[in-house]
Amino acid sequence: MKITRIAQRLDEAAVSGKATPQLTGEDAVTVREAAEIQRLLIAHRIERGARQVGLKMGFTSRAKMAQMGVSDLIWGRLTSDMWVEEGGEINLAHYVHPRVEPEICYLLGKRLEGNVTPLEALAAVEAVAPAMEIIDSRYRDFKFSLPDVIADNASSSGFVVGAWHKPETDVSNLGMIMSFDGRAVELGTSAAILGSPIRALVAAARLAAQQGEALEAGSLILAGAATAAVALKPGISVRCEVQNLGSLSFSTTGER
Ligand code: 0L1
Ligand code: MG
Repeated sequence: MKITRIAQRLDEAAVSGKATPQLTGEDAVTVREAAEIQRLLIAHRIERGARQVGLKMGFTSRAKMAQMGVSDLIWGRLTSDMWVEEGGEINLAHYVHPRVEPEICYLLGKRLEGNVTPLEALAAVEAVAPAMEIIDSRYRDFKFSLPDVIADNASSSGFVVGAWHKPETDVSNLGMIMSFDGRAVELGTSAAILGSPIRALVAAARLAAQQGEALEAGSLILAGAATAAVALKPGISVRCEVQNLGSLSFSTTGER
């Protein structure tokens, strides 16, 4: 079956770091089919022993939505094998087109499901942290296509989380600097995430419910990028500093 075969193909590309063709011709899919492929893709990892630990939100900046010609957010699943230790190292040989973006991460203390208000979302937060997402389209010569991105787990590939802070910490408008080897490559503010990252949490509950899922207590929600993503190169140190929240880093190795 087409859906199963594509999920297998994307899983192999993610595991091997070898690019796969985009979903054209007889492999073209609808957004609905793409969501099912994403679910099956993650099921392969879970069969290998990984756990789903949360969700990532994508296209959370209005500018990026307009640029891509999309009208709603997308989401992908975070699994335990995507976690990169703070201060750790990643080998770029395992990625296809790796990029990194600065984010805010929520840890939920209570379950959230469906249409919730920002106040209800805030009340479910146990802690907030600065974070970075490593995104990596697994497609060869990737050209943007919404179903292709959704099927490919919204390009999510890894995440790094910094120190946790109290849930009442105001993260609505914090300055963020992402640097490579001490040189700033992106400057932004958390307000670029839908005006305030809590809106991404509200949206995560709404969008997950459309697929019959809830945001479980204990899960991590990456709220989306505060700046454009920047391509990673081997042999660099990547750091993200967030006003009032501190900094986090990782380094890269590998031939590309
Ligand atoms: O904003 C996001 O995290 C989604 C990124 C998907 C498109 C891409 O690979 O650039
Ligand atoms: Mg992101």
